[in-house]
Parts: sequence; C-alpha cells; structure tokens
Amino acid sequence: MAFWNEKIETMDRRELESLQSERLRHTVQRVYERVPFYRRRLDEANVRPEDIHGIEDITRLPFTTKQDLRDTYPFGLFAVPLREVIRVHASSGTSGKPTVVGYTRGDIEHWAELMARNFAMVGVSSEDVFQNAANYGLFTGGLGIHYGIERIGATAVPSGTGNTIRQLELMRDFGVTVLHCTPSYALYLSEVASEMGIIDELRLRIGCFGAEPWSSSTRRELEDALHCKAYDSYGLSEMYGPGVAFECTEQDGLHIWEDYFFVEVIDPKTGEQVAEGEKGELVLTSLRKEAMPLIRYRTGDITRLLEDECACGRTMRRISRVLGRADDMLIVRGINVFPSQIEEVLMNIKEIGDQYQVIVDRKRHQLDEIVVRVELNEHSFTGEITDLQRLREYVEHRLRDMLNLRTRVELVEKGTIERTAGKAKRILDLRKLDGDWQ
Ligand code: DLL
Repeated sequence: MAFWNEKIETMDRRELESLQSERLRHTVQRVYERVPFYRRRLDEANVRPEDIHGIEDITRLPFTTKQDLRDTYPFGLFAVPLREVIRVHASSGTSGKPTVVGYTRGDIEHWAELMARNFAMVGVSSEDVFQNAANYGLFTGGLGIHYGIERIGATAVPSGTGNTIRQLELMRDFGVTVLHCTPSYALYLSEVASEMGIIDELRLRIGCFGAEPWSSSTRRELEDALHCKAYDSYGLSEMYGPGVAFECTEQDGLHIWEDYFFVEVIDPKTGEQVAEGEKGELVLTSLRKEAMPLIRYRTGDITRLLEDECACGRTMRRISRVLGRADDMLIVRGINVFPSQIEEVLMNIKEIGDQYQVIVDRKRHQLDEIVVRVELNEHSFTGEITDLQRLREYVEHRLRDMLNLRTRVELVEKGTIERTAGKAKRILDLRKLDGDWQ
C-alpha cells in the first residue's frame, strides 16, 4: 500500500489533535492581526485570539460564508501583501461576482503535497502517464491537479478540455494510464470512445473524478465502460481546490487531510454541530493556508463524517460521498430531493442512457412538478423492456420508490442533452425564474 507521507497519514489521533490546536491558534492570531474583516468579526463575537486555546474552542469562532468572499471581492481576505501572492484562481459562481482565492509560494507547495498524497493513495506513481482533461485556467482543477502530477513524477498530459476525439486519440497513442476530469465528462468520453471502437486500445487503470456530485452507480458505469478503477476527488477553490478529500482504494468514503483542515459537520439551519455520523453541511477551517486562511468556512456541501477506522491504515477521518450542495437540494412538495438520488436510480436501469436533466416547475395554482428528462440508449430497443411506454412507467416507478415522490419521465433521443467538458448542469429549477412563486 503506497503512502506519500506515512508518518502524517497514519498519525496518532491525539498527536494530530494537538497539531491541529497549534495550527488553529496560529491561524486565528494571523487573521486577527492581518485581515481587517476577521478582526472586525472576532471583535463583534467578543473573541480574542488568546481565547482560542485549541480545537475545543472552535465553536466560539464565527462562520465565514461565500457571501463574505463576494463582499470583500477581490482581495479583501488576503492575509499577505499582493507581492507575496504568486497566483490567483477564481470560481465563476452562478450569480454575482466570482470568488477569488490567492496563493503564496508556500500554499502552492502545500497544495502539490496534498495532491501527491491523494494520487499515491490510489496507486499513481512515476510509472504512470496522467492525462488531465480539466480546464487549465481560473478553475483549480487544471493547474492544481497538474502540480500534483508533477510532484509525484508521473508524465503529465495537460490536455485541458475540449475536442473529445482528440482527447481519446491522445489517451490511446500516449498509453495514458490515469485520467482526471469531471465524472460527467468521463461519461461522455466513454460514450465517444465506444463509438470510435477504441476502448480496448486504451490502457487506463485509474480514473480520478470530481468537482461535481456523482453517484456510486455512475462509478460502476465508468469502471465498466473505461476498464479502470474510479475514485472520488473532493475539493473547493476556497480550500486550495482539488485535494481536500479523496478516496483510498477501499472506495468507502473520502479521507480528509486533517493536518490541513479542521472538519465540522453542522445543521445548516441552526449552525450547531450535528451528532457523530449525522448528515449536515461541511464546515472547514484551513490550518496551513498563508495567503487566504478561512475560519469555519461554510462549504454548502452536504455530507457526513465516518468515524470508524479505515482498513487502509490511515487515521485521517473520512467523509461520505458529497450528496450535493445545500442550495442544489430541491424541496418539492415538502420533500428534499438531491439530484444525486435521481442519478442513482437512472444509472441502474440498463435500458436508458447516462445523460439526464431534472426540471422543476410550478404552474399557477398547481403543485410543483419534477420532470426527469433522460436519454435512450442502444439497449432501449433490445433490452428486457422494449415498449417505450412501459419503459417510461418503469423509470417513474423506480424514481417514486426512491424519492417518495411522483415524477414525470421524458425519454429523449440519444444526443439531445448537452454534454459538457466541465461541471454538468443537471438541474433546471424554473420556479427560481419566476419571482412571484419563490
Ligand atoms: O471543483 C475543485 C475541484 C477540482 C475538485 C477538481 C475536484 C476535482 P470549485 O469550482 O470551487 O472547486 O467548486 C467547489 O464543487 O463546494 C462542491 O459543491 C463541488 N464538488 C467538488 N468536488 C466534488 C465531489 C472545485 N467530489 C464545489 N463531489 C464544492 C461532489 C463536489 N461535489
């Protein structure tokens, strides 16, 4: 079993907690002295850096939100002068200003270290040829992953996004063994690869997929289609980018690097920590970031902490696969629905394709309606259910079992739903377009 930094990755929990406490104290002191925003926030909360003795005092500190990043756009949360910032990244966000993050030379080093830990954990080594089909630009999945590949010494193929046929030709010609991209793009790559008839010429062994929610059924589908092991990679720009948490070869939750991040899971409504193992919003405090440390950052992502020991020997705790963002959760007729639950059902039905879209609408004086638009595939006419009417009813039935909610299914021709090389847009909430109704 390959470790990048075995001493840290298998560290005794008590030792780890004391390291976290020391780093937390340092971070709080640093933001109080250097970031006017945090000085104000801490003063308002009546907390002084000396009051924070260790991680047991974390709940005394106020939360930081995405809105705070927008309000201080672009560089208001930097804790170092701009001359020490050697790179910025930004995430576009759906509304308003993008959120900007800055990195010192030290931050870039640490980020590469985290990435290397993750890659080593799933068996990537200098023997591998690693294609990064993520956008190289302000998105952190390009350069962030790239520096990790170089750190571990694999051969980087920085293909970026776009031109899917060319991506696959490179994969075949260069003997690519590891692929990184979003899971939705991986599905598209596998679809095109099978159309080109080149799957058997590929030498892929490992797929690292992340940046958006995906289900365990999609994992199975990708592993079957691409003949590789598929691992979930979680991260967010505000905490460097990719690299925050990653699955090990057990494929049972994502180890989160607790020497870099203090982890909490809270009830998004009350802000209180939830009981052990309960689902809630992930809140992260950076423990080593220099340019832009964040205290109790509300990620908006819904997950839970897995406390039991992992067979891989790492002592760093795991989070479960991220269900989705709290603000992507659809509340339909009082029932909470995550698109990832819909995906779980769809991926298990052989007679339909893997591209889908969820449309939520509310007609005047009527109940909300969920329409699940899903593509047909080559099995739709040859599988067990060949009658399309029956197939539609079957999908509706399965969705109702999972969600406790009636949905309307629309079967559409293969190729109808737009493919993307980045994060897929799976939900269309038409209710949000109509101010009167929200
Ligand atoms: O998506 C960083 C990243 C790049 C992670 C490449 C993994 C691979 P942002 O663009 O800032 O950063 O978006 C962060 O994406 O808060 C989650 O809502 C979502 N997300 C990221 N990874 C996963 C995942 C990058 N594995 C936001 N599962 C996060 C579910 C994910 N959601």
